Amino acid sequence: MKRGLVLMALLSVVTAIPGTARADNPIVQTIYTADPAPLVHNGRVYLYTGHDEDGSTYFTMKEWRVWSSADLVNWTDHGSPMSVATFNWASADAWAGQTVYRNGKFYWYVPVKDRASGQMAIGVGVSTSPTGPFTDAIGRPLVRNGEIDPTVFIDDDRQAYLYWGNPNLWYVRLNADMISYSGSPTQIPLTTAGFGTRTGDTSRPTLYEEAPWVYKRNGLYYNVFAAKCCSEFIAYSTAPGPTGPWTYRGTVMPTQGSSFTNHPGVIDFNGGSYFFYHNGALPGGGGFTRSVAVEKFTYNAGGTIPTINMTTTGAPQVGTLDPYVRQEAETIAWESGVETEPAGEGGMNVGWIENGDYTKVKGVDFGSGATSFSTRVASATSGGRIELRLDGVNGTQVGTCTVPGTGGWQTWTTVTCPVNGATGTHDLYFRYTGGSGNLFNVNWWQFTGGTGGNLPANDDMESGTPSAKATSR
Ligand code: FUB
Repeated sequence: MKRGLVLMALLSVVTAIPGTARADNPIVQTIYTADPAPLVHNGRVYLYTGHDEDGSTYFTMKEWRVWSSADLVNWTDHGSPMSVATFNWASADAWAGQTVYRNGKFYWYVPVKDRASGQMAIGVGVSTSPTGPFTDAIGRPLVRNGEIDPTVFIDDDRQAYLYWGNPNLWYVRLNADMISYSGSPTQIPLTTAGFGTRTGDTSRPTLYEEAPWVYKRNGLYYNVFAAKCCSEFIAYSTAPGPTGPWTYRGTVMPTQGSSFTNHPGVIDFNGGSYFFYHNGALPGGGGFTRSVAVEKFTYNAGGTIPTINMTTTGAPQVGTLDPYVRQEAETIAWESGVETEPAGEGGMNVGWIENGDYTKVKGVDFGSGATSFSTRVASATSGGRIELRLDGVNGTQVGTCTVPGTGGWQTWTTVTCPVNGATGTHDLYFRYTGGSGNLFNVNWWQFTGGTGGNLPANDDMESGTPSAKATSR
């Protein structure tokens, strides 16, 4: 579905005016995403999400996806390194999980339907890279009790805890290997003092519904969760220890955003605090076609969480993007009309580009000025042009690169063109033009001639999962 074309129509008025404040939330526009689980690792935020299928009328979810960013506005698409098929005992429902890092490995805990019992169970994927590929760590469910939404927290004493549950809330102590546990799963008492009073609906004992996200900050343990149904809001409780007793603390994010579920993920990164959630904000969006978004927030004195509202601007950028190092084409702040796919050369590429589509990267520091632009492109048709524009899709044009036909969608060549007038820091728009139909694919780009930007480029960019899809259309 060319969802981006609809978006382009909606946003063209705003983007046509250079310097106009612009929506950059939700943070992914190429597909519908849900159930955010951020992880800070080596100066980047890795974001693990589910994938709502286009036009879905249920939680029809077959795979999980990974994104990453060093600045919280330009997000690199790492594709899908784990799916229902990763777990040969599972049949469906790639629902809400979380990835944690321990001893050189990334463990991705996910709820998925156990084929044999028909019950929801918790599986564990494992990888040595934050972007995968992930394999089934144990070849069977870690726990199976029909409940969902795992979150894993590792305390300062290195004891790890797995929490999960809907309609109940459970925890179990994980062993140091992260793929087995000690003792039995224990139910956390759902008292109104701990998890709030549900009004107008007696189906559950408290406000707790699902989606726990447990972490510790300044000695206080937090459980941020989806409350009430439906529609959900995000609430939280705190405790003096990892197993409670929990005290209900109130609302984090009110019911907003045209999705009847919401799902929290909370991190500290680069001195700021960030709240990830989902809504139905993209065109065609709703309860089963959700999109992940992010807001920056500041804890109140004493560590309480302020009320956070959904915005279309999202988090401010951390630092600036360096155009003089190789950047992936699938590193995007906002786009219109394009999609991504695994690239035959590794990683992902931008594809399904048609006349008038664009991708934007935000806060690009050209410093004293770029003199040329190189980009890796492929085209099974006759190519087209990439217009380099500043601060708007119709903003100042600082260069144009002609893309030739290369004989295949994955037959790559590098083209270079001169650049004039790109100095200082700007949002950079790649405006794609040409004839009709699909024009070309783009794998990466890089400017030369100056120095600028203070963020590291993504050094894990080509560890994606190329597949047969890369060579087809
Ligand atoms: O995405 C499927 C389910 O919807 C998740 O597991 C829940 O948290 C809710 O967001």
